[in-house]
Amino acid sequence: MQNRRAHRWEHVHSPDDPPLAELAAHETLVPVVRALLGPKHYLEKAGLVVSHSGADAQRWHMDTPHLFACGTHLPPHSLSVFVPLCELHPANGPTEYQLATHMKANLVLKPRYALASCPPGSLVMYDPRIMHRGGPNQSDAERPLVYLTFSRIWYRDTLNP
Ligand SMILES: O=C(O)CCC(=O)C(=O)O
Repeated sequence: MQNRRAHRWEHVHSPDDPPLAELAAHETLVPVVRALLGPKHYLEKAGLVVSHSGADAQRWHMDTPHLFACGTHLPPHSLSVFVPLCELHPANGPTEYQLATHMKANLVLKPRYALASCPPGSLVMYDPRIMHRGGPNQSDAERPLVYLTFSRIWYRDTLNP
């Protein structure tokens, strides 16, 4: 387990663990991952993020950085997927996104925010370069999310566990 500040824990699993590997092969997910990352990709990381009652909002962050210091917008090298195991509603701190900030040019614009409020079992997919954060959990219950990170076959994330 990796501590993500007070009351927020990441449970790191092997991507080969059967329930997670099965989820990654779900018929809804497979064509989307293929369309975004091409045929040569793999499930790089899998696990859970559990935000417990009282967790503060995370700091805004990207999961992985832009690969090159160039002005050109490059296609995604990875894709992050969250599957909430409970309803995400404003009181338990759904993940919050700054729309379109996966493109460097948009980082200087006035942010537009979106909250991933959704029912359990939803698929929330995002480019890991987008600015996002887990919201504060002001409810009495824990808020577990399964995460899956798919990457192009040549990419390794060496910054995260
Ligand atoms: O808890 C969340 O909603 C987001 C978690 C996250 O972005 C992270 O742990 O890097």
